Amino acid sequence: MRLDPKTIKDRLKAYLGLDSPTSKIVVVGLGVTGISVARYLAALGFDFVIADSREQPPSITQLREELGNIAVFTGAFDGTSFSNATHLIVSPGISLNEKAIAEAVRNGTQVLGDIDLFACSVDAPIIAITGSNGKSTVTTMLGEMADAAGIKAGVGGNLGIPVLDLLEQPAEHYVLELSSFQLERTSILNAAAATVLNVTADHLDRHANVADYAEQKQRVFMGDGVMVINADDPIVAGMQEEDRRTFTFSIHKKADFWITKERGIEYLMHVEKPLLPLSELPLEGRHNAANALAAMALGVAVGLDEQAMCKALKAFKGLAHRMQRVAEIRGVVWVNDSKATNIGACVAALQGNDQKVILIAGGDAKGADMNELVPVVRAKAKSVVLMGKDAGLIEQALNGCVPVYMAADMRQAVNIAASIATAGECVLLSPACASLDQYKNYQDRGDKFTEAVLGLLERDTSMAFPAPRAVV
Ligand code: UMA
Ligand code: ADP
Repeated sequence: MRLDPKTIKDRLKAYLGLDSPTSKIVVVGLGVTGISVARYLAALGFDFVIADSREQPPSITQLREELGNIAVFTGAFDGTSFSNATHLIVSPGISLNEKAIAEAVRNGTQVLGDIDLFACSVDAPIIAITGSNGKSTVTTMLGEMADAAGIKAGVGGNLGIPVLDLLEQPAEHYVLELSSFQLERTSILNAAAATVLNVTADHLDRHANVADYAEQKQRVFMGDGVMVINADDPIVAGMQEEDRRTFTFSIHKKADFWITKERGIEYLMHVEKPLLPLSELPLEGRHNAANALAAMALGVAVGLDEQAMCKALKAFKGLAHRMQRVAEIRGVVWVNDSKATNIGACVAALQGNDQKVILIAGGDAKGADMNELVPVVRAKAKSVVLMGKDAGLIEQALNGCVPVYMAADMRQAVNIAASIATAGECVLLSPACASLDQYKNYQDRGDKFTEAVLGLLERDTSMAFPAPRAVV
């Protein structure tokens, strides 16, 4: 539940040194996080200014409508005014390595994020979920599990609704998806239960290396709550701490939450107790079994009813743009996994697929090493269609291990795939890259794919496309 304003202010002062008469606060960033921070500070009576490097920050109109004439500085960040502030509350999209921010930190200014403000403002249990992949799926699963168990949960964070906006509704639990960017600027979170689902290379344009990225993810375990550990992931398994209540999960070996086969039927298990047959989990891909186990472990950690959680799992529809079956056309299955914005997600999508795959990939690789795709592409893909900024990088990494085709846009990629695929195969959009070089976001990329695939239904696929020329 949200605490009363006086208690929140006392906690902000005690834990973060935020005190309304003396603190000089700059809210850095005016996207959805920035406006939520502004709203929160204004309601508590704090003075602050806002800075955003964009000429037209996305939430400026909303700010003017809701909060009137708060000073907003646009354009390049100003090191001097940042250094004169006591606190910068920095949105996750902005790197802490920005010159003006780094300089202010050197001069003694404190950097905070919205998660710390949130942590000062509630006394209900927080379930915190991070990882390279599966965060949104597990966060949504848990929200639905809480619902089925009759618990009112506030569900948000990196998933979309900024955490401070969750304070507007009463809640008995909070289920938060947290990114490495949110965690790196958080220092007082004490989640009742937390997990790092997995760590594979991502966001290397913002983090120095995988070790640094993993270190930021590990921050989700700060405090003394229950740790939910993926025993199959060596980086995560290495985060386990002695003397902490821990649940492990695994899809390969025995763990607190695991999978076993009894008389030919696979079950999701809690130690020795069968929870439900794996076949009753209505989601594609083995990685979703891991997600279900992690969600069960987190739910059990905060005392949700197991039966209600199983009921929610059986009814879980999955999220759009994650292993979403779009159509079956002439025996070819078309799957939209546009949210696969890193290599780990693409590898999971390919590994969990029993059919021969025509993979559509490419976009912005964010500094990742595309060589990691080679073994799984060799094992699972019949051919690969590449597009986007780093198509050449992937082509180079694949080095002719399967035929590669280049496409200028999604329509062409789908047309090429349609002309190659034969019945019994799967065309999988799982780009292993961010979308922003060619699309508004991953949803836009997935929508363009779906649109192009549905367009095929209206045409005779056997006639419509000239034979593509492979580049290898
Ligand atoms: N930006 C500037 N100048 C600024 C401020 C921002 O150029 O002064 C740019 C950033 O570089 C970024 C974009 O604007 O590209 C958005 O940044 P933001 O911090 O204003 O973002 P918000 O609108 O507040 O949304 C953020 C999360 N965005 C990021 O971390 C980039 C959202 O996650 C999250 O849903 C929201 O807070 C609520 O918590 C999105 C995301 O892409 C979905 N997350 C990454 C991911 O999932 O891989 C981490
Ligand atoms: P996130 O919020 O971490 O990006 P999502 O649930 O949105 O996670 O899924 C993102 C991508 O990762 C999708 O392509 C999905 O199929 C894939 N994915 C989901 N769970 C896992 C997992 N446990 N391991 C690997 N890939 C996964």
